[in-house]
Amino acid sequence: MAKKKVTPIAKLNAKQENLAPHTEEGVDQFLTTNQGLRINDNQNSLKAGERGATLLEDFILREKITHFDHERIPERIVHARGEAAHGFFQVYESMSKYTKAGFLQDPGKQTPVFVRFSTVAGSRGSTDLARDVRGFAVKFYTEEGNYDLVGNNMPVFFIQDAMKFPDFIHAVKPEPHNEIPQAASAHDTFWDFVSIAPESMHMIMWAMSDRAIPRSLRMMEGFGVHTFRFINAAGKSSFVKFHWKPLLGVHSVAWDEAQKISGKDPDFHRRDLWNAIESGAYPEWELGVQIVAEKDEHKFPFDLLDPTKLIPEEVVPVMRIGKMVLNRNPDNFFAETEQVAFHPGHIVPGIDFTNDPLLQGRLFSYTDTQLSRLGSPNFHEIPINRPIAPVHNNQRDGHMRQTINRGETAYEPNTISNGCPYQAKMKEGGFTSYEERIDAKKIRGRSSSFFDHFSQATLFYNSQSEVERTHIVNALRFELGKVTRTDIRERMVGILTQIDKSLALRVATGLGLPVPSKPETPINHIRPADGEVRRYEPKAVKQQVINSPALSMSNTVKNTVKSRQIAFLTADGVAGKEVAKMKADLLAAGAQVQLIAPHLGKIKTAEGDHLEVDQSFLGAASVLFDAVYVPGGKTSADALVKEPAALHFINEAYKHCKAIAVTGDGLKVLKATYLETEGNDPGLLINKSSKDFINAIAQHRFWEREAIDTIPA
Ligand code: HDE
Repeated sequence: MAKKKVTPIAKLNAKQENLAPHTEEGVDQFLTTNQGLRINDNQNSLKAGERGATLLEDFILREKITHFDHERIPERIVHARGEAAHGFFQVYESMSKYTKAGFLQDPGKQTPVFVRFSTVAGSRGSTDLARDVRGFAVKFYTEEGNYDLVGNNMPVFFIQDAMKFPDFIHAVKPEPHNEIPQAASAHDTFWDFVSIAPESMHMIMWAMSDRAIPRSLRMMEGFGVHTFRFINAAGKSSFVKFHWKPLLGVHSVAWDEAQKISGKDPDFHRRDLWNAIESGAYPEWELGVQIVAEKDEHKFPFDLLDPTKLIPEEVVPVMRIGKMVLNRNPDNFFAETEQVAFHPGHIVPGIDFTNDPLLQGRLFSYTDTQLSRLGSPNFHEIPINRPIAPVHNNQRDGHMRQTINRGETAYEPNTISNGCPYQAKMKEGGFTSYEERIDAKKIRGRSSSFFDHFSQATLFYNSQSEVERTHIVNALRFELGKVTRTDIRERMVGILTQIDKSLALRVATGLGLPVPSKPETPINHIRPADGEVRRYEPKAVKQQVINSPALSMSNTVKNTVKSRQIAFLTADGVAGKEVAKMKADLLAAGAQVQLIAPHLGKIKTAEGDHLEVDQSFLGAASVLFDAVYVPGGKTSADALVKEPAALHFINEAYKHCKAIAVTGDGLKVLKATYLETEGNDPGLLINKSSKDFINAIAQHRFWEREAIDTIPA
């Protein structure tokens, strides 16, 4: 498909114009009460005498305190911690062959979007670097109404049926008796749940992989997870899976690094997204679709309705159909990021649901949760949630109603108002649900086509590089190591044997457990329902591919250093020319540079110039950077050799497999660390060109170093 270059627009898009009348700024204005009364004294309450009691009459104090008392709303029950940005989406070519959705027709049209990223388990104030799934929710403000693609950064989910969602979330959230641990799955209840829910194993592989600790929200994929439908103008339906492909590639941090970032900067991802947009390094994704003809529904060794399965890209290629660019930070976190309300049920003509039992449950949940979170059925009137398409209906009243509906009638059909507002025909954009034939008994049950719980977990594990597998093993050892009950650990080792025996063995070794010759059947822990034959026993089905390179992050895009953060370790006497050259070349390649020195303020170069320091060693940390450069300059190098924080910085960056470059006397500093300077490490560049350094940074990490790790950082 031809890729058109889309350039961000500086002027406000349709949604931003729609938000504009709701914005407020106090510049050059008087301070007022909420009634518009100008306030003369905002420092003191009204009292009976200077030392007397405060008077109940003080309506200004009362208004201020009352508003403050009610400033908080309930946080989201899941995905509480999040950050968002505005932008636009533009399709490359008309998708009319598959869908009549208006925003997917015209390559010349930009559709405003608001995108919220989130972690799932933690509270609003929890760390960004928790090992967790990331939410990736996109609201398209289309001319036909809002379309929400409420996805995650992993293409499958833990459970197959909405009925299990509250149980699953209760298991992963902090334990109910002591509210421990925050934003972590490494505890008994989570692993108890999954150890007897084999359907979760495919997603467990994803959650234990480095996908769960992204380097940046800008460097992760997004997935619609469920199979949806596209419907074209002729009424023909195809199945569709949605993907978001980041143009910067898919990259992660190391687990040790993630834990340290959580302490050094718990807002790491939020800050990274904000700064990237402020600096003009707009995050970009291509929207991908996997399309399956309706007639091919049953051609897969899994059920398209099963949300624990993906369609390997090698079986059905991902067609990249358009681009999304995030180019504006919100004006106000609460008004926009917190109050935005997503819902997979917000669809437009040309898109429809399938019977995926997880999706079906979600279609109920999202409006329902907004009622308690945002407090009223009028949450669609909150500016960020308002569509740019006009809204006319007979819904009325309720808490905080904003719209002043005019006219005598609030019902339809009517004669008094000439039948207005009236129904839209399909050709006028009226939505009709896809007419799917259903001829079945009403049952509470699950299709046997959902029972292959391990084949795709194995496919995922098979598709990982050696390093990625080791990270999965270590993640499982870490998580299960935090579980206090041995029977849960044992059950997990048993269930892992169903995915890959060597995986189970490696995890078991770390836990000091034997690998059971016959794993316990998790199903034994579910009391059968009345009349139920034991039907939940997993069964293996041969997959179409045994390896899917698209599932491995090691095969991702590695051709850019755009927006990567590079630390320059410097001190007085640094070689100014070397700093200037390296900095200019890195900036030209799109990277960002910070000068770190023993003190803030300015340092003097060997040439006698002064350079502004960005951070002192006290505030900086290697885990907040992608690469390190130590320039030459005798005095500077001598000072850094005596600076333990500088040596730790380099050791730690090395341990986390980052590119490190030194020039001139910078080598002295390197020699004072634990690093092996004589070896053949492609990520360690001694007196090499800036071009070589840039190429090394673009590789993201030199994970092979982990195998020979001798750095005690
Ligand atoms: Fe959600 N989910 N979810 N979910 N979900 C919510 O809605 C729910 C699921 C996802 O940035 C809640 O407004 C059920 C899958 C994202 O505001 C709630 C089930 C996927 C966000 C809810 C699922 C998601 C949510 C909480 C299983 C990936 C954050 C606050 C049946 C495809 C959106 C809210 C934002 C949020 C319910 C499973 C993605 C409670 C019942 C699968 C990205 O309604």
